[in-house]
Amino acid sequence: MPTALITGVTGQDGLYLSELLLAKGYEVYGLVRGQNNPKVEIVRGIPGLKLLFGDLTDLSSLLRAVHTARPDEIYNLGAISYVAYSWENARLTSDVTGMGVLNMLEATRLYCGDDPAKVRFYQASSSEMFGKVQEVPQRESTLLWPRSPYGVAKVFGHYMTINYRESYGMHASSGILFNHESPRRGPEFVTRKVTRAVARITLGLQEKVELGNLDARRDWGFAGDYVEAMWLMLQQETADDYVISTGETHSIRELLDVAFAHAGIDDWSSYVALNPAYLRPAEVDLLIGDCSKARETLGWRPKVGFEEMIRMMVDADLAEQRTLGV
Ligand code: NAP
Ligand code: F7E
Repeated sequence: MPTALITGVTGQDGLYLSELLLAKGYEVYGLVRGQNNPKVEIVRGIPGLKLLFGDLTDLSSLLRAVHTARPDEIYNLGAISYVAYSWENARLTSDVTGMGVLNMLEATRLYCGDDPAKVRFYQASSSEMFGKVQEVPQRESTLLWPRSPYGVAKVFGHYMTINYRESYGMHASSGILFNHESPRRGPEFVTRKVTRAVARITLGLQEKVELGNLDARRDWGFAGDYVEAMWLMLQQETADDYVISTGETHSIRELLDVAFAHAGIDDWSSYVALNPAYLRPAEVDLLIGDCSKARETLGWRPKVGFEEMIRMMVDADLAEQRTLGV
């Protein structure tokens, strides 16, 4: 039975990935952090998942976690992942999302000893690295031009992963994942903010939703599909980097169209207010990925489309808000 260690197990992707690996028969360890972290209760409810305590900024805790888990595969999903927050806490974001990758790679390398490919390593890279896009659509070879402290930190982690592969012969792969969402998405991200607001407006619990830039375009996929791509990357003989995307792009306005229409509201204009506080110091205007390499090499393709996913999120938020309202 293979063993996996997942950092960021309390996050959206960590939850889906731990369930996927447990269903495949893996022994799964998840790294959790902090004192009295409320999210730990959520992962305690996943049958079979074993928890280890550590923090990406604390190398010794990572060394202990890797030596305890003795993993065949490590998925480094832990990060400060909210782009807007990364301007408020640029140094902390660099420490966790950037230097945290180096710490995790180093803990893995030291554990591997004389056999650098003993553990297969996955790094959660991001389409935010493309930032001010230099090519449309974006692929693995597209020049990186990050537009936020988060994007810069991800570029550091991405190149450090490649560097450990080339320097030490580690089996270290990077997934350049475009935005992916689900009912488990954090409420600070725009899809969930909108689907939750639509549910609450429909139930008479909220009057409006305040948003920033409605013209930005994203390539939004379903998180459940994307964690399968992570696993497939680590099943390859050779480590490599892959774009994971749907190849479709939609604006925030289109997101609003689909979400409100699913609740029976065709004109959302009176329910949406613009608040400049949600505008970013530098915006990523257009993301659309070309995942041909993943399709051809991994045999991966997205299954859930944009509209289906947004409707799934509205339905889940309606159910949740009804339960909370009781
Ligand atoms: P998420 O829901 O924000 O989860 C982030 C995880 O990182 C949480 O489990 C969080 O733990 C953990 N974490 C934060 N600081 C940490 C620290 N100092 N030490 C250890 N763990 C820490 O993110 P996600 O959407 O699942 O994304 C997973 C990964 O993919 C992230 O690296 C993200 O940057 C990247 N990514 C995401 C997307 C996307 O669209 N979702 C796209 C491309 C790349 P707590 O619960 O304790 O806060
Ligand atoms: O913003 C615009 C905002 O915060 C999407 C992370 O998972 O994906 C995610 O980063 C767009 C931006 O995601 C609001 O300006 C308008 O253009 O949902 P988001 P993100 O910044 O794309 C990448 C791939 C990651 O790697 C990240 O970890 O929506 N927008 N109004 C808004 N965004 C938010 N959050 N809130 C608003 O009110």
